This record gives sequence, structure tokens and C-alpha cells, in this order.
Amino acid sequence: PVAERTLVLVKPDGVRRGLSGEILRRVEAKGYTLRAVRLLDPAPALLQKHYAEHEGKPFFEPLVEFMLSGPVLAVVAEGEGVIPGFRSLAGATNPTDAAPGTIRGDLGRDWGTKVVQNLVHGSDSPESASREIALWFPEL
Ligand code: DAT
Ligand code: MG
Repeated sequence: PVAERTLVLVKPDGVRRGLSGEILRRVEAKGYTLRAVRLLDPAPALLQKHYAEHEGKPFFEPLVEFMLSGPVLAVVAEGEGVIPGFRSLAGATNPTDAAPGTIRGDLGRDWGTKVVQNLVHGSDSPESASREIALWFPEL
């Protein structure tokens, strides 16, 4: 059986601010394994598919635009409980609400921006993880 896997994205704000290493450090320090890592400039169609569940919401277009603002570091992380576990490491969606000790709580910012710039994405269920890993890493 393949170990549990999740898709982690370091969003353009995280790459731009030089936080990729710090974020991957936290994933590895927790005990998860990095199975695949790729820095890329995602195509609009990839982002629209990735965020399909949010289509029609007021933040959808600013979100896609923000995700197109620079390179994204896509990561497949592996380990027991990694799907909820990485969500715990990431913290609440809004960095102001995110607890200290989490990636978004310690490092995220949500002021002075049109869309929440919260540094990371993490799959929210096994179904989302399979779907998203297939989108970002079709070869896996
Ligand atoms: P998460 O990334 O915590 O899974 P989500 O899937 O609900 O959150 O939303 C996807 C992204 O969209 C989120 O990381 C930041 C942005 N977003 C969500 N809700 C928002 C809102 N109310 N206003 C602005 N941006 C929002
Ligand atoms: Mg989500």
C-alpha cells in the first residue's frame, strides 16, 4: 500500500519572501517525507482546475491572479496522517486567526492585500489529495 500523500504548495508569496526552505523544514521536522518537489510557473488552466471548488466565489479571480504572480513550489509530502497533519502545521486560512506555531500564524500576512496571502496550500481530504497530485504531478 502506498503511504498517505498530500499536495503542499508554497504559494508565490512564500517563494518571493524566501520562505520555501523554512516551510519545507517544518514539514520534514514533523517527520514527513518529501516525495516530489517542483518549482514551476503554473498555467491559468491548472490553477482553475486546482481551485475549481471555489469558482464563482468573490475571491476566486483575485486568488487565481495572485497564484499567477510568481513561481509556486509544488510538493508531494508523505507520511501517516500527513493530510490532516499538514493542515495543522499550516494553521487557519486567515493568518490573523492562525495560531502561533503554525506556518500561517508565524509567517503569514493578510493585511494590505486583496486576497488572503497565506503562504501555503494543503489538500483537505484523501480525494482532494489524489485529484491535486494528479494535476500537479501527472507522472506520479
Ligand atoms: P485553505 O487554503 O485553508 O484550504 P480554502 O480552500 O477555503 O482555504 O480557500 C482557498 C484559498 O482562497 C485560501 O488559501 C485563501 C483564499 N481565500 C479563502 N477564503 C477567502 C476569503 N474569504 N477572502 C479572500 N481569500 C480567501
Ligand atoms: Mg482548501
